[in-house]
Amino acid sequence: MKKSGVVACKLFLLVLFLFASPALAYQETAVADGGSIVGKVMFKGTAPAPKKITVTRDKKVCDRETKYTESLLVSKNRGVKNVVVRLTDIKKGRKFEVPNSFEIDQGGCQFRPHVSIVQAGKPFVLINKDGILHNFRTTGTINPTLNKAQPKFKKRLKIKLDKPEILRVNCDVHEWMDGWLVVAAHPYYSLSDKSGAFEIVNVPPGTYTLEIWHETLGKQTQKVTVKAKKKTRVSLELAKK
Ligand SMILES: [Cu+2]
Repeated sequence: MKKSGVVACKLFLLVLFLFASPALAYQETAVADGGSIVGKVMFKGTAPAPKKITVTRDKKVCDRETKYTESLLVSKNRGVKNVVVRLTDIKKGRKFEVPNSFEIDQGGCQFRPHVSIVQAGKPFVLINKDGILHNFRTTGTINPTLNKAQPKFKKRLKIKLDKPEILRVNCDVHEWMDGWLVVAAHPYYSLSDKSGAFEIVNVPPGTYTLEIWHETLGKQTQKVTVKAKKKTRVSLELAKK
C-alpha cells in the first residue's frame, strides 16, 4: 500500500473510533455521593384553558368522556405539567433503569401518558384495548419515521427507538390523538407533575447544563452546580411565545 493510502486508512480508523467508541457514550457507574436537583416550572402570565376535543370517528369508543387538549396544562398555582427537565451534558452517572414493560395506553383514543420518557434502544409497549384500529406515527429528525398500524386484535405492540431525541407521536386514524416521546440515553431526565414540580436524583457532583423543554412553550437552558449529597433548588419560569 502506498504511504498516502496508509495515512488515509489510519484516518478512517480514527474517525470510526471517534464515532463508534462506546467510551464517548453515557457511562454507567456507581454514584456514592450524588446530589439532586429539585424545582418547579411556573407559567408566566395567564394560561389559556385547554380546548375541548371534537371526536369525529369511532365515537362509541373515543367519545365516552369529554376530552381536552393537553398541549399546555397549567395548575391553579401556575405550575406547568409535562415539562421535560434534563441534563444535556452529563457523561457518566447512575444506572439507567426504565422498566422493561413501560406502556403507553391509547384507551379512549388518547395517549396516556401524553409525554413519555423512554430508554433509547429498549422496547416499550403500545396498548390498544379499544377494539378499534390505531395507527402509530412518529415524527422525529434523528430516528427513522415509524408508521405502524395497530389493528383491533393487536392489544400490545412493541416499539423501539434507538437515538436520543424528543419526537412527536400521532395516530393517523384519530387526528386529535397526539403525544410526545422523549427518547433518553441516560437517566437524568424528569417530567414535571401537575404542580410543575420535578426532581433529578443521584447526580454526581459537578456543573451541568440543565435544559427544560415544553411542547408549546419552547426550550431554555441554564447552568446548574450539584454538590455531594445536597439538594440544588432551581426555579424556572416559562411564558407563552
Ligand atoms: Cu387512534
